[in-house]
Amino acid sequence: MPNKTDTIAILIVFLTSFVIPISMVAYHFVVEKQNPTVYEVRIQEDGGWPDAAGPNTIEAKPGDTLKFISLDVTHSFRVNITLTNGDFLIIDQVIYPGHVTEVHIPDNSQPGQYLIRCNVWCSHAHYVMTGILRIIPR
Ligand SMILES: [Cu+2]
Repeated sequence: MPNKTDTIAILIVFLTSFVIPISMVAYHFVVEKQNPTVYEVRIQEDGGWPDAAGPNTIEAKPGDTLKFISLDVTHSFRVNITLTNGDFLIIDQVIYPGHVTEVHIPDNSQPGQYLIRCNVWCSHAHYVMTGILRIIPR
């Protein structure tokens, strides 16, 4: 009959061998597969914001997580969102070259069209680096 130490050792082996790896794979398929797209951002003359849902337009639903990566210099994703309770929320997330940045769209976002700005000086065309975030109802 196994003693207490054996039971703990067996439990640790079981957790590290099966439960944790299976949880990580399940997390990947359930959570990350919901929105696998990584939007590529460039300075304005090379394309600016992605044309995912029209010119310089990105579409999202409340609760979505958007992923961005810069292909050149540091940018930021800045947008003012209206919430369903009437409040405003400023999202300003820096997007670094070669690094995936996640932006969470709140569950209580009001559907509509919002102006995306870049809030980091990225090129001489920084001031026209605008796009549209279209939030559609879930
Ligand atoms: Cu900029």
